[in-house]
Amino acid sequence: MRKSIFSVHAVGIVLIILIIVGAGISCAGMTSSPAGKKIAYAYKDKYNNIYIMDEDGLGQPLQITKDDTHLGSTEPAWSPDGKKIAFTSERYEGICVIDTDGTNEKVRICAKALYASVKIPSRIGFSSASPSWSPDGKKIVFSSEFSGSWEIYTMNADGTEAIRLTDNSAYDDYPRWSPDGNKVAFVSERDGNREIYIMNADGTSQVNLTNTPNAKDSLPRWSPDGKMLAFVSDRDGNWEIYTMNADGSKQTNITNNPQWDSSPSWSSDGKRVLFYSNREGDGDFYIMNSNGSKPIKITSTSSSNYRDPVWQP
Ligand SMILES: [Ca+2]
Ligand SMILES: [Ca+2]
Ligand SMILES: [Ca+2]
Repeated sequence: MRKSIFSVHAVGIVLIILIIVGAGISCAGMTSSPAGKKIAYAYKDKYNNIYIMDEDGLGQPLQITKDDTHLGSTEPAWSPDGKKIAFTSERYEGICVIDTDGTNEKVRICAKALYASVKIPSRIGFSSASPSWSPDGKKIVFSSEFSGSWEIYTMNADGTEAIRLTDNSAYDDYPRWSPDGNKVAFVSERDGNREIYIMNADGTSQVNLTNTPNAKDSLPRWSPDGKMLAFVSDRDGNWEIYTMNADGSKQTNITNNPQWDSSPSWSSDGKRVLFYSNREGDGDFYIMNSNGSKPIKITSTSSSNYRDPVWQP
């Protein structure tokens, strides 16, 4: 079923390119694409698994996990060198790391590390999620409900030395390490609803950047230069993608579409944002300029089984 989805789409794209070239218009001028980048994402056939596709949506996607548990494998995160992907695994109740060719799946033993470093009696059924690499590739920040409350932790990329950065009974999740390595953006409900927070990478100076008591704000994503954050919010009545400066100023709705827009991911040059939307009925991936202009659909699905798209760094 999946092959046909992409092959039908490929025919359409090839026709569009032929038409554009025939009209004498430069394709490069439309998108200024960093050549050859990939997109990792989760796709649910029977179970969620991690796939990699070309950023133009052409070609056959590569399946790199083979999970057969209920929630499967989701939330892929590229290592800074683009050679590995960390992801959230239900099978292993934690964070796994895999080579991007689909070999060498390694379960990062965050569970054992947490047992050792947090010194909480072992219990069954906790989850860890939402991995994000430090820019030097040596550490991973992630969320876990290990302590009984969702908190943010860092660990070495081999799963050792987990350190808890938040400590409160409220929900803390979706951490993302800043490009300069000094900060972590994350989501917290400590003020009564979901807000984007920022803190130093050692957990100090936790600050609410969004302050919207009547709306949910989530999924912070750093621009590659570290000056801005993309995030999602329902403050305007439905889920939209916003950008703001890293100090919380200039919060701007860049999607402005009545349907569901989510999961922003910056291109490596910071000029474009990849995202998920169901604005045309089915859930598809789109690429727009980082000011929200010129959204272009890159997949053509007949389902809503695609999620968590992330651009190769
Ligand atoms: Ca918490
Ligand atoms: Ca809020
Ligand atoms: Ca929307």
